[in-house]
Amino acid sequence: MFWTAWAILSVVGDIVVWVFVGPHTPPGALTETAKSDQFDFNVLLMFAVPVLIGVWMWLAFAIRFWNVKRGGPDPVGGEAARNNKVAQVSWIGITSFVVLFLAGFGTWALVVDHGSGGGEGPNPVWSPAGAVKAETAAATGNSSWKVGEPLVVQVIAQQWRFTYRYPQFGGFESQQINIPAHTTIVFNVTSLDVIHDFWAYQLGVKADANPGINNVAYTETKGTGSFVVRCAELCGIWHGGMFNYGKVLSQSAFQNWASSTEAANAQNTKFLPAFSWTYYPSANGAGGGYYPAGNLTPYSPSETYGSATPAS
Ligand SMILES: [Cu+2]
Repeated sequence: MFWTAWAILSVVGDIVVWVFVGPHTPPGALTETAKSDQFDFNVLLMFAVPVLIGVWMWLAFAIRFWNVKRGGPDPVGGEAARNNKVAQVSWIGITSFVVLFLAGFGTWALVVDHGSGGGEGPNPVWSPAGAVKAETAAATGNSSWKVGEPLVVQVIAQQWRFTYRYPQFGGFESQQINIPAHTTIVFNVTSLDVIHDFWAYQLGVKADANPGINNVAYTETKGTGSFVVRCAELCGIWHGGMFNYGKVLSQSAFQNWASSTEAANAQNTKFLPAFSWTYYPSANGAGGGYYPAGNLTPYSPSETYGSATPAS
């Protein structure tokens, strides 16, 4: 009786949660990665709801039947768990199944296409069609973005700000991040100083920003919308203030924004170091430029070479 009621309530609870709560589970469905995160969380919820209902029902049952009245008769105890084969086998069996299934599911969900863990890191285990080609072309500094192709966005973290470089738009750098809808985005994340973490919540993207490392994270945008970027690695006193907002724009609106920003920033862009996957800030201060590749002591205070040469 108790377990029949539990089974019925669990099925009803799961259906109600899947239909009415599921579509609102964070981080939403702004990108393919966010959507698969949402699916994973909903699968966890399908397990959590029956457990929650079981706990509540057991609590209600215990209060109703095992309570003690002041001055009343002694309560009637339930069956002893010791030596109760049904209780023991089902307890061990069910908990083992739940834990092992979720461990397997979690591993699978991390590694698959658009999973949270597979397409990330300096050497991703998978990459979307065209992404590597777009990155290779972007590294030359001479590629441009066309609708339908992957967009390369470089995320540069430093204490305490994110800036974004768009190598397919002349390599301009902006404090704003806008990306086009229905497009594969290739994030290349690096840092100029300490370890930060690029966490674009509604995009379902999170990647560490390490100095000297190019950390890759892929996603594919769906509709338009806005998202927040926060630093998710304690990086100093203003860590908490290290955030900004971004937008997924329609492809034409993005094209307009990127082209006009490229033109508006051209005077500044030519003083930036050439586009590169990582940068070493000068020990000589902001005006001292950047060290050439291969310098073995990039933070030596006595170095004098390496001042930035503006591209003409
Ligand atoms: Cu930070």
